[in-house]
Order: sequence, then structure tokens, then C-alpha cells
Amino acid sequence: MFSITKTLGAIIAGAVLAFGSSAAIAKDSSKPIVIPTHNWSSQVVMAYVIGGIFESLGDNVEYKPADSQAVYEAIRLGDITISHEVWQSTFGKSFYKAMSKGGVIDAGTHAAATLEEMGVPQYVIDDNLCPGLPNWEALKNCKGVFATADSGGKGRWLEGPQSWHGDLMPVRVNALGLGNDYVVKFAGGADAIWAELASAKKEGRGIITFNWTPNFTDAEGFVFIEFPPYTDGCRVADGGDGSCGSPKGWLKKAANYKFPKTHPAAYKAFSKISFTTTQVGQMAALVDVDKLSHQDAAKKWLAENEDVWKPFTR
Ligand code: TMO
Repeated sequence: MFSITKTLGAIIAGAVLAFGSSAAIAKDSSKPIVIPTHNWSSQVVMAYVIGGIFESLGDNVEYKPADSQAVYEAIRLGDITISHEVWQSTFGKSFYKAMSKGGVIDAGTHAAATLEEMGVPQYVIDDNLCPGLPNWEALKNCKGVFATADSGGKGRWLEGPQSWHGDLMPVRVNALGLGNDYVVKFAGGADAIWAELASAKKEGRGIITFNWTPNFTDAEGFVFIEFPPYTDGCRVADGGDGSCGSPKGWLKKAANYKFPKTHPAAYKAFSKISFTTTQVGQMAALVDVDKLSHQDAAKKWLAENEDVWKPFTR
């Protein structure tokens, strides 16, 4: 009896050893994991945060500036390995299109829910600059409140860079019957939106801008306008007339389909990574409020949040 137990024990120990050693053999490739950087702060900081997590596992990483729509095709072709901020409203279509062609996988969803929408700073509501907001129909009666030097007497919608949504907002303005009263202007970059928000606040003037959550503006108060609800198919690209708002959406992660095989440890960590609204907002604030570089922001975030990210690596 004793010897049988001993034999069983030896077999089990042998199996554990064999399993352990085979797991150790499946090491991550030394080829760099290519992480894209885009043109808004949380995305760039999170690129360095995730790169730092991969480096803590012994992986090599490389950062590549990329167009935020074209990136999904680049991931499919293997030129870029991952995308860590797939925002449903803006990138869902490009993500699923690349996925349906084969070569892109869904690597899971962050805890943070998202909204990418036009809105106004909190004081516009508090000071009642446009009575009836945040209901969109209130806009019909206050174009003058949102007029600027370059808007020809119409109210201005300050949209993000055109690379994000193409003509989605000009189409929406017209579809809602607001075309005679409002004009869409594209910001050159996210920084131009923050600069305009800051100067409008200083002057106590009305302003409508594209913005999103999670973002650093969550902490100071930003109110999203309530448009007719988003439905599948309401946008022109999906067969609708475009007279709808943005979806209350998800924030996903994407990867090239080979990533789990070439870098099993990094992929395992990547699939577990899930950031909250607060954490994504912090990453943006370190740059847009505290004015750190993206790299320094990531270093600081990693140093202060080991309890958050270390469990992703185990
Ligand atoms: C993709 N974005 C967060 C800028 O809306």
C-alpha cells in the first residue's frame, strides 16, 4: 500500500515536472510586440503602461504612431500587434471589418464603459446659457450662444480631428434639421479642444465640443448632450439617416491572431488587462492636467498602481 502511494506520488511529481518544464519552454518570442500610439492622451499613456507591463515579463516592445482607423487593418496584417483602446462608437466598425476578413481577435473588454459625444462644460448647464440642455432640441433656440468668430453667425460644433469620425457630425447636424443654425468645425488635434474649453471657461462663454468618457474632464464636470438614442443601423454608414447620438459603448482590446502563440505570457496578461473609468481618466489627467510627458505619466502610473497591474501578470 505504502509503495503504491509512493509510486503514485512519483508519477504525479513527474507529471507536474513535465507540465512545468513544457510550460517553461513556451517562452515569448524576443521579437518586439508592436504597440500603436494615436492622438489622444489616455491611449498614448496606456500604450506605455501596457508596454511596461510586457517589459516586466521580459518582452521587447516597440511603439508605432498609427492612424486610429487604419490600425485594425495593420493589426490584421501583423504590422502592429495590438490595440488596447478600441472605442465602440468611433472604431467598432473598422475593428469588426478587419476581424471579419480574418487575422484580428477580440482580446477582451475593459471594465470602463464609454461615451463619445458632443457636449458642454458643466457651467453651461449651471448658468443656464441654453435653457433645456442637455436635451438636444434646446440647441434650436441658442445658436448665438455658441457662435464664434469663424462660424458665420451659426453656432459652432467643435468636432475632433476629422481622422476620428469623418463626416459623422456634419451629417448628423443636417439630419437633425440643425444645418441652418449650426456648423461643424474640426479641431486640429485633441489639444485644440482642451485649449478652446479652457478659454471658453475663462470667458464664461458657451461652447459645444466633442469629448468622451473616460477622460480627465470627468473630474471637472462635462455634460454630454442627449440626442435621439443610438440604434444599430441609425448611422448613414449602416443604412440610416444619421439623426442619432452615439452609443453608450464598450472599450475593447484587439490583437493579431498570432499573438497568443508568439508571446503566450504577454497575451495572457493582455487578455486579463481591464482598466476602469477612474484609471483611464487618471492616465489622461497625468498628461492633460499635470502636463507630464506620456512616458513619464506611464512610469508614474505603473509605480503607483502595482496592486492594479501586477495581478494581470499572474
Ligand atoms: C476615440 N476617442 C476617445 C478620441 O473618442
